[in-house]
Amino acid sequence: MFSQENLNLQQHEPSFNGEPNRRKVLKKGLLSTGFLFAGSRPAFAVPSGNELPVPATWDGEPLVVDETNRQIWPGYTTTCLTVNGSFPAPIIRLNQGDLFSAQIINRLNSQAVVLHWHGLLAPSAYDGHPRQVVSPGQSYQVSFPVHQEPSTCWYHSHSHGLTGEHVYKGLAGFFIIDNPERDAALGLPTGTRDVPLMIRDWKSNTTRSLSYAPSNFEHMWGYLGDTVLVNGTPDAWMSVDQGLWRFRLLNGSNARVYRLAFSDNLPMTIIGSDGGLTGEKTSVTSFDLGPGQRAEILVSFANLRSRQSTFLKSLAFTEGRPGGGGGGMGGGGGGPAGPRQGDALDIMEFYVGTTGGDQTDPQELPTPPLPKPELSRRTRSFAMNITNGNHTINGLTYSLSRNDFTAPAGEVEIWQFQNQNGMHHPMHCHGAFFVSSPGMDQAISSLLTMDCVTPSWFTPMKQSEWQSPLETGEANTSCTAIISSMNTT
Ligand SMILES: [Cu+2]
Repeated sequence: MFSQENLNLQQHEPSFNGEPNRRKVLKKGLLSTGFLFAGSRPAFAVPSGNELPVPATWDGEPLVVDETNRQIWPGYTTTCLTVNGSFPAPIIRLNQGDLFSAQIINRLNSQAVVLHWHGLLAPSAYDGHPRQVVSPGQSYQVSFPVHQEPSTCWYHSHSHGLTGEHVYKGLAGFFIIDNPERDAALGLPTGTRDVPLMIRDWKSNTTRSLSYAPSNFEHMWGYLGDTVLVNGTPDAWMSVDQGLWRFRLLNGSNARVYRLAFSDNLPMTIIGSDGGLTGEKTSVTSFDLGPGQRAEILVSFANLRSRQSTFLKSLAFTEGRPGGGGGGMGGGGGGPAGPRQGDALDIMEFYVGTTGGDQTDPQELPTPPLPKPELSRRTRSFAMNITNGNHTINGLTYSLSRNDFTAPAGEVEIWQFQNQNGMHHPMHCHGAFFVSSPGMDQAISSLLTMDCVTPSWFTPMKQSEWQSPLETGEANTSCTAIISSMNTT
């Protein structure tokens, strides 16, 4: 039930290995133009870089896992791990209540694989546990109804010991649960105004390979890249009008946490988290997204003029682990060169190619079904630490053959997480959703439905109250999650 996925961090200088970074060049242009035309933003005839693709939508055919050569960087061939040839994997998009039924075929040369539906309430037989991998040449079938809240989930390889490598090389895609009637009634942007953005970093190299070769340090602290791919594309841009847009953000990185913000502090309205709509519309100018986490935001480009651009970026922050950030390696030992966790990175460009556009604000959002802490039947504690060079929970490393506890289906529990080594640990539980709380006396209405919890620093997302342990430098943080497991069988 409990899945500890490989996530984490390491450090380095923000040198962008090799070729000049387009963003840096652009920024210089922005600065000089801004100087000449103080107070107005520069206009570009055409953005440089690569137009954002949206991966194909799955149409029910078998999901074939294979190794495929793709052109990710113009002029280069890159070997990827793909589903149906797509990098990243195709978007699986179903309506709430649909039956999800798919055949998965492993055509890899030598590695076993299984696909895990991350965020879905799947019966354990179809959940994609590492125990369920199939060898090259084999296939398996999954079939289960999707009854949960409409939400932005994802799917990825879950082969034990290979998940990090497989996801880095491309075995990951969106799994979106829709309810078109509900979204239309709420007035949420739909269709082409509802844009999935998978954000992941890449460790640059001259051959443009997706080589995954973590050092011992990176095995512990995560595999950080130095540039960002959005929907599998470097230097991505998309053309927008001045209307209201809905973006479904997924952090598909191995370890990198993004502090998302638009240039010029363009406001973002958070409407959804991992488990679906949050019930509140929260306006922020930045928020954090950890590996595996999703968020749905609304953004209006009304304040930009035709042919102006704004950039989605990750702002710099100081990570909270001992000696973290600021160049100090502390207890972590020497890490490889490259941008550290918390270094600023550019993500993508939004270019106003069309004026006008629908600005209609959505209705009040429905309150999501949240587990009530007063119904809790028991409390469990989880202490995360490093023991004898391994990541541990309550002193134990993961084992395929051990069951640590059994939680009765349908009951509410309180789970207390204690982060004893200070590195980031987004927590995610299969078959259940967390509501995280900085304190049990916190008003329930301000809690968010999530399946990922990082000790205290993701919630509450209300910026006015937001205190990030990333900023405090505390090594020992804790958070409480209220959890209600689902009967998925
Ligand atoms: Cu999972």
